[in-house]
Amino acid sequence: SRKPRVAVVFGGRSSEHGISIVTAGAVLRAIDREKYDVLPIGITGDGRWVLTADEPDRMAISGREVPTMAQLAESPDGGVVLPVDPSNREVVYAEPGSVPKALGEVDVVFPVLHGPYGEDGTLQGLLELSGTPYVGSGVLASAVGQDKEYMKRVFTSFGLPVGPYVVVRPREWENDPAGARRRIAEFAGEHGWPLFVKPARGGSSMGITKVDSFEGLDEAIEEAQRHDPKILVEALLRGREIECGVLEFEDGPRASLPAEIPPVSDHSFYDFEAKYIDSASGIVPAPLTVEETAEVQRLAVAAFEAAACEGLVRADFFLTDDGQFVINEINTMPGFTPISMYPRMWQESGVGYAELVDRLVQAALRRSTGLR
Ligand code: G1L
Repeated sequence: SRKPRVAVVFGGRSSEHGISIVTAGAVLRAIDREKYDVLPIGITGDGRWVLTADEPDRMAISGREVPTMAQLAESPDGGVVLPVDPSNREVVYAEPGSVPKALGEVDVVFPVLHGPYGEDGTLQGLLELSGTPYVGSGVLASAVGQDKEYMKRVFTSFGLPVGPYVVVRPREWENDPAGARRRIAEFAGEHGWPLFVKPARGGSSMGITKVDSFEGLDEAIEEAQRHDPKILVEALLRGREIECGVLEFEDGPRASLPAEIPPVSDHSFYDFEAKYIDSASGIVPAPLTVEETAEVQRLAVAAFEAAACEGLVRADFFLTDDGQFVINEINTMPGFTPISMYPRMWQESGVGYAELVDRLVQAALRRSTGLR
């Protein structure tokens, strides 16, 4: 029988287009060509889906510039988008918003996309509609993982410890800003300053402001609202930052050894670069006791189950000064280059990058054959 055909879909309309290309290059390099036929499919900045050259070495060269999608879409001999197979000149090529017709010929999609239309459940919905199996979480878990309010509500309802927070919805800020300010002042009275004001949705740290007093509040809220009309206010959690990877095996999800992210001197929260590229500072495995390790692994698997994740998730925690783990967030599409935290945690747990990619594809194929 023929090999399963895996489409690696990357790029897209996001600020993280370049990281997506580099990550897709790593996945394309690692995927077993004896076992799978591979189609690299790029999404251009303006939303067109194009079959690109299958040349991972041009996509992830450290120290050199990441190529543009237009460059990748050009075949080596010049100018045209590559055909699906050499005997068929038809290409995967669609206008924005239309379902790429070649998805009908794909056995599984490996999405390597960030942000709106990538990891928030919309791409997953498109793939559900086209009947195409895909790697990673489905519509619900992807959407929950993208909304910090619902993430906390889901975790709380499953008995997982979350940090204190306040939500301000756009209508409230419009109709009763004084009421919102009062609620936040009460929250600060209880938990102290500083507070962190964040957009509720969107994975990156863009739009997040640390606020030291009531005076800075309005400006921080307005800044966060430039990214998402719904905002979240969180207290500062003192403690260590611990991450744990969860991966779906044949018999269910298992947790990796955890990692510790050392505190950064000045900016106390991760910026975009740190989150996806600079993982060198993470300590794997985290220097925890056997009991602490077991506890964070238990909570990470519980978070995977609570949010109904599939395939994989990275769960991020604080270990507070009184020894309690508090879940900060989950990431259904964590940084995924070979030097990113999630692959590093699994490497240290005995699962190398190529095996990781293979297990994710296998988990997606198992779901497509009915067993859930
Ligand atoms: F498909 C997986 F395995 F679920 C998957 C896909 C993509 C895991 C992690 C990622 N990560 C990314 O795509 C990104 C964080 C590099 C965004 Cl561009």
